[in-house]
Amino acid sequence: MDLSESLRARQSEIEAALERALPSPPACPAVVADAMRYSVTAGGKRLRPVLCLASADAVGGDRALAMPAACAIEFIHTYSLIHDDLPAMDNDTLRRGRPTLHVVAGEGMAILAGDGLHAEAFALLAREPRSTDPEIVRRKLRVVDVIAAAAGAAGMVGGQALDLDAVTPDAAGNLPPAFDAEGLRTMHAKKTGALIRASAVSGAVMGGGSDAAVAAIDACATDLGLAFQIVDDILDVEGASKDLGKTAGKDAATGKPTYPALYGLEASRRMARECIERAESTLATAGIRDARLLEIGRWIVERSN
Ligand code: GRG
Repeated sequence: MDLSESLRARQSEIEAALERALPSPPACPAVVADAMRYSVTAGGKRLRPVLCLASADAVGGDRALAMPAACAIEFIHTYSLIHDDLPAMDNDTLRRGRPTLHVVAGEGMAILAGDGLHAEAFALLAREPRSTDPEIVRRKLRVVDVIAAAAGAAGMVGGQALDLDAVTPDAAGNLPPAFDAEGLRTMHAKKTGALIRASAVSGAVMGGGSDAAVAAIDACATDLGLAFQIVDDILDVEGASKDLGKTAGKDAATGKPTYPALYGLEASRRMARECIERAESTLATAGIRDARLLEIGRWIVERSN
């Protein structure tokens, strides 16, 4: 689906803000600055920052206040992709249409670039938006808490640990039992869902949304995150590596449980559509009428059609 002018404009604003936020020499050695830039500027849909800004808009806030959180989350997302692609994890050679960072810069530098992006994300959150207004400082602190929890051991790192553990044999060579439907949902809710939710919540908080509006946007983003994961699994079965910009067919090849494997392709497509319908009705019930948030939902699902 072609994105509306307004979402494409957001993507361009985000590209420019990411460029500005990346550290550069002389403070940062060129070798690691180049490695971080290689992965951040390799493209990517910018789903999380777009969602963050759309959520600030949806609560009637000033989206400029949400831009640092949008960039910080994209830094964290990019670090997670760099580390996920390492030989010790998914061992992948293609990402965002380019050779993975460890292939071009070596494993050590890829680890450091990921570590650097992770720390830069929180430095950016602490620094910007620059303000001494106690209300803005309060929002910033809340967002640091939300993003740290989503990225950490209870969120993305925890989900990645569950995923890694599921394919790691014990000393006797036995794998743990395969995930059932509930286990798969929990793993994805942590691994990818938590950061997607944090993107929307951070935008709504920085935009000054009421507690009720933030809760509705959180519930909406929970469904968007689940739809995103189901669609990602469908694309892994159906997509070509050159269209996806990453290696296709990886899940089946490594015996990973997926939505199509558990439910079949048609049921998976239906489940993704139902997530978006639920997200729409959550927003409608909360009286949030923002065309962009709904468009993001349709964008997620239509990638698999
Ligand atoms: C290494 C701590 C650590 C965590 C890694 C998110 C993650 C956790 C690994 C990524 C593995 C993966 C490919 C999961 C499928 C869903 C996903 C996050 C896809 C990539 O996100 P997109 O499609 O990528 O938003 P772009 O490149 O468009 O930003």
